Amino acid sequence: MKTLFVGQNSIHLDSVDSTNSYATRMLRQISLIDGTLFYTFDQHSGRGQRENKWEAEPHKNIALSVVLAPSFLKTDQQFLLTRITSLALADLMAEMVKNKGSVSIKWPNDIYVNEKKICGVLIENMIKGSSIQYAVIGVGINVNQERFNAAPQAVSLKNITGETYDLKTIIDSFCSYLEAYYLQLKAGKIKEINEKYLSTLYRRNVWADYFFDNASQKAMIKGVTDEGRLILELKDGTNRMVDLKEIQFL
Ligand code: BT5
Repeated sequence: MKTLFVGQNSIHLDSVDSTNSYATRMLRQISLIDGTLFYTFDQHSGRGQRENKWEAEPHKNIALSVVLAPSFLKTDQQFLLTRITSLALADLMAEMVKNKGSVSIKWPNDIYVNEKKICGVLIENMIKGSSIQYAVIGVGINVNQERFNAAPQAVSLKNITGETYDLKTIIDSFCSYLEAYYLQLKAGKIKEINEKYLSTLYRRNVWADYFFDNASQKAMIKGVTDEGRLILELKDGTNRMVDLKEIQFL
């Protein structure tokens, strides 16, 4: 592991319900150092947003959670953690798929290769006063799995490149990318992070179909607010901001 702290304290779980749940249970009992990594290749009850499930065939994929202690961030800056995690994953996927696919971040934090989802992110924060005491950065990466039953939108690295990968090596690379962005964040390079996130955004500046306000309509993604709301331009020239539960990508 070529990092300073992300993943230096590393806990491999043979099998677990959810690495995020496990990390959260640990945090209720003990304090953990910044960058502690929990990972498994056999997660049987992976969680997504709200009630969504994360599907992963045992020993083919990565499920991990990195515990960060970003007490320098205020609660209204939570979305910066989403930005850096997505960017770390997008860089990692771009390095791996090379010219075999185009990598982008589907707002807020799905990683896409072309039109399909290769990584999912679930970040759960613990708040103390007005700061973020701990953030559990949960990441699922589709690696060697070839068929996805419950998730028709899914794709794996193997689907794209035809290669079979060593899972631990990919985890080490992810930790390096995440650490680099986390250090950038700590150094206050927020403008750079926001610009990079924007330039990596899926469907940015193109007219596409969405479902919101009870109707299918064309809109164009223009950006994302500091709080993480999506900014859409509508056909009448006005802008509209939406939360995740208010919109569907068609
Ligand atoms: C996510 O939720 O994409 C967050 C997934 C986070 C998983 C990691 S694994 C380690 C850590 N521990 C956990 O328990 N969770 C985190 P969401 O945006 O709600 O998307 C979930 C939806 O993606 C599902 O409802 C399916 O439609 C689809 N899906 C499920 N499994 C998938 C997969 N392997 N690849 C692509 N899409 C999938």
